[in-house]
Amino acid sequence: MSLVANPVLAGTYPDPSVCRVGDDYYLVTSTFEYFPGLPVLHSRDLVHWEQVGHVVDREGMLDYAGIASSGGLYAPTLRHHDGLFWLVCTLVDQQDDARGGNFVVTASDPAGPWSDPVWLGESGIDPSLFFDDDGRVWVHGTRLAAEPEWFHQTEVWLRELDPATMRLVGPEHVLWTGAVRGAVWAEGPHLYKVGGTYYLLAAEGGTEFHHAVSVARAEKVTGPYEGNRANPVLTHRHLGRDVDVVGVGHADLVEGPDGSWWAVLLGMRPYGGYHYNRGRETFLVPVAWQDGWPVFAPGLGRVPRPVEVPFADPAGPVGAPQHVAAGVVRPGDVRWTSLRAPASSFATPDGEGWALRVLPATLTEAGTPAFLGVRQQHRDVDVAATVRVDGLAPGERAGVVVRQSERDHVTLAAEPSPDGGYRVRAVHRRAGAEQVLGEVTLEAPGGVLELGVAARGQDYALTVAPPSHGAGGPAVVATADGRTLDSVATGGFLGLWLGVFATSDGAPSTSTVTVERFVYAPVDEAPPA
Ligand code: 6LW
Repeated sequence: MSLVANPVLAGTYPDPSVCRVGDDYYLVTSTFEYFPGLPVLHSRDLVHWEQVGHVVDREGMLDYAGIASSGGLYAPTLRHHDGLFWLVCTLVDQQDDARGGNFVVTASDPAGPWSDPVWLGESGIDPSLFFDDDGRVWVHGTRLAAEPEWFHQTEVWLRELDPATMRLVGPEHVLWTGAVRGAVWAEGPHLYKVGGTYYLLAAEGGTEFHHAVSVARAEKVTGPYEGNRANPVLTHRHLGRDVDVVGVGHADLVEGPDGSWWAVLLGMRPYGGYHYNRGRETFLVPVAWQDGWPVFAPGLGRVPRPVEVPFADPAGPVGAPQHVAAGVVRPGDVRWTSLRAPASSFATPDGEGWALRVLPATLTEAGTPAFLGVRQQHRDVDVAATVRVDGLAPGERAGVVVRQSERDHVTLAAEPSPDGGYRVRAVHRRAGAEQVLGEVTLEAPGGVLELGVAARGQDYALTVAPPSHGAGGPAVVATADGRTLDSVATGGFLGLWLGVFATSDGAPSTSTVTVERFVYAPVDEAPPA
C-alpha cells in the first residue's frame, strides 16, 4: 500500500497537462497574469513533483502587459515527440480579442529555454496536440460554437499541423460539442490513440461546480466520435457542495511506470463555507480500461483521498508535496512570481531577500507593480516579511498583500507618518472599492518592521511587529475575511497569492525598500474527519 495525499500539487495549479518520457513525467499548469508563466514540473512517480523551470521565462517572449487578472495564459498542453517537447497554449485578453490567441513553442530540455511562440491563428482556447503513429500531427481546441444551439455551447475543432512550417493545413473538423445536451464549455480536449482507437477526452459544464470529464471514441482521428454511454465518466457535481473536493475536471491521461493508467485533473477544496482560496489544484486519479473505455477511479467513482499509488516513491515525503518547501523563500526559489513581466525590472536579490524599487504602479492596475508573491498552498499558514522601510519617502508604502486580482486584494502596508514613526494600515480592495480595515502607528526600530499574514481557515489576521518582538507577539491590525477574496466571491480563475509589494502611488520615486526575508510557514492542519 502506498497511500499518498491528493492533491499532488496544492494551491493554484489548474488545467494540468502531463506527458511521459521514458521513466520521467513532466507536467504544466495555467498561470494567467503571473510571470514567469507555465511552470514545468518533473516527477518519476506522478506523486512527488519538483519544479524544473517555466515555459515563459524571459522578457519579450510573450507580451501580456495590460492584460487583466484571470486573462493571460490559459490551459496549456505538453507533449513529447521525437526528442522534442511541444507545448500549445492560449494568451487570452478578455478586453481585446485581437490580441494573443493560440501558440506553439518547443524545447529540447523541458526546463528551457523554450522557443519563441508561433501563432496558430485559430480562435478559441485550450489547444492540444496529438502525434499520430502515421507521422501526422493534429491540433485541436475549443471555441464557441459557430452556430450555437444553446448558451455557451462550444465545439472541439481539429486541424492538421505541418510541423515543418508550424502552420495549420487542410480542412477543419468539428469533433464534439459535449456529452450532455445543453452542456456548456466542452473544453480542455485531448486526443489519444489506445489499442488502435482514437479517444477524445474533454471537460464540460464549466470549470466550477458543474465541471465534468467526458470521453468519446472514433475509428478515424477526424471522427465521427461516439460518446461513452457512461458519460460523464468523472464529476463531483452530483455530490452537492458539502464535500471535500468540488469542480473536478479538465483531465489529461498518462501511463504509469507499471503500465497502469492515470489522470491528472483539477479540483477545488472548499473550507469555511463554499470558498476555495487555494484555487484549482492538481489531483491524481487511477484509470482502468474496461470494454474499450476508460473508467475513472474504478469502484469509487470520485477523486480518492488519499490515493493509492503502488509505484509511489516511498522515500518521498508522503503527504507533503515536494514542491512546497516551508521556511524562508529565498530569491532563487522557483515559487516566486511577479505580474506580467520579469521581476528584474524592480527587484534585485539581496541576501536572503530582495531589494525592491518603489514603483509608481499600484496593485490596482493591470501592469507590473513592484510585487513578488507565492501561491497560498495551505489553508493555515503564517507569512512574515521582514521589511526595511526607512527608505520610504512620504506618500510611499510597502508591505504584504493577499492577492486575488487588481480589483480584489487585502494589503497591510507601512508608510512614513507625518508625526514620526510609521502608519501601518490594512486596506481591503473589494470589487474595486477600498475600505480601511484597521491602522496602527508605531516606531520601526532600526528602520525595520515585520509585516505578516496569519491565515487560519477564512480568517486572515494582518499583523505587524518590530523585528525582535517579545512574548506578546505581533499586533493584529485587522482580520480580513477570506470568503470575500476567493474566486467564488470575486469571479475569475485563480486562488490566492501571498506576497510583498512597494508603491509610490503614481508619483515618481527613487526609493528602495529591502525585504530582508520572506517566510512561508504552514501550520499543521487537523486531518480531515
Ligand atoms: C481553461 C478552460 C476553463 O482554459 O478555464 O472554464 C480556463 N474553463 O478549460 C482557464 O483555466
